[in-house]
Amino acid sequence: MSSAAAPQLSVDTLRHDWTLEEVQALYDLPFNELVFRAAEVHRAHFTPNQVQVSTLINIKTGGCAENCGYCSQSAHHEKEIDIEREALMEVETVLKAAAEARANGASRFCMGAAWRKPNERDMKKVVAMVEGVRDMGMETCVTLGMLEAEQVAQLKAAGLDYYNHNLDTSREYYGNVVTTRTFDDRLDTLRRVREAGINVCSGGILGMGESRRDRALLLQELANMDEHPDSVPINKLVPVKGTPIGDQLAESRDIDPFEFIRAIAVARILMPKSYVRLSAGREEMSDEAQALCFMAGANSLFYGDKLLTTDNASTNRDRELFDKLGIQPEQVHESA
Ligand code: SAM
Ligand code: DTB
Ligand code: SF4
Repeated sequence: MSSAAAPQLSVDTLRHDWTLEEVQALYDLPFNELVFRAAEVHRAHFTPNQVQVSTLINIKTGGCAENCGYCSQSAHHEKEIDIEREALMEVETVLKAAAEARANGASRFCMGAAWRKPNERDMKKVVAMVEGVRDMGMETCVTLGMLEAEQVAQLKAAGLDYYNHNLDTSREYYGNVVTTRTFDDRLDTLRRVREAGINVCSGGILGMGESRRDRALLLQELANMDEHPDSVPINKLVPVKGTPIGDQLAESRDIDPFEFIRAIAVARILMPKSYVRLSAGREEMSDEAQALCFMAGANSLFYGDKLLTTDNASTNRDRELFDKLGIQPEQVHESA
């Protein structure tokens, strides 16, 4: 527990100079106090009971050159994992899936690719996908790995709304998770995306064996960016058999649900105007834990039976949960 007192904040506080002690002191508040404060901040900036809904598609599967220890798609541990490499999808296939997602109520379509960084030929197809999805009146998001300035410019010209690029964990813990790139590589891409005027989607994964201090450091890093990420995905590790971190977790304990909810609440307080996304890991989460996440300020989620390579909470279960809690999905744009 940290000994510093939690900062007294107005709900409108928008800061970029959080100290680690302040973040830790928020984390250490009594649970109900923390959730109450986060809910106050949430209500000051968003329509309560409204959740932004994104649907994911994996446009290129497996064979990735990076060695992220949690990931089913890394070539470094693919011999241990039951997953087939697949080439970049055809544009029409992706647009068909986007139309389905739209019909099911998603307002944003997020396209993910298992790349360290895209090449020129890939970029042409991705640009066509972004333009096509955009023309349907949906918001677009892609996550393609590291980007050069020229590639960022191409995506901006295509009308891309969001780029997802997660920091994943604290700078200190980063080397335990991936060694083929650095924390600063990640920050460089995020900076390029921000400078080009594309909305930033950046968050992390909890439950990889990191400490509460690491979680506080991750949230501090995100909150102290010159501009807060517009969207902050908080993933709970989906332990994939055959990945170094997934296998470790099978031998230890999963992250405590209250610890996860605390992270959502702290993210909400530090970044009052950002969408905080309750991301991977909902399949294993109880309805009650998810309800507490919404109360603590989560206002976005991935909707659809699949995430990238693993199962998501089913759409039927989500519809029932929304009904039980009186949650409304944010509306799809009318301009299709
Ligand atoms: N290759 C690109 C990259 O890493 O930026 C894009 C795709 S990558 C799969 C997108 C994000 O998914 C990762 O940054 C990570 O935060 C998240 N992710 C991947 N595997 C996960 C898992 N098993 N559990 C939770 N989150 C995961
Ligand atoms: C994010 O933060 N989470 C999503 C999305 N951005 C790309 C991915 C979750 C992946 C979960 C593991 C899988 O399905 O392979
Ligand atoms: Fe590759 Fe992304 Fe998976 Fe890392 S998280 S191995 S970069 S697909």
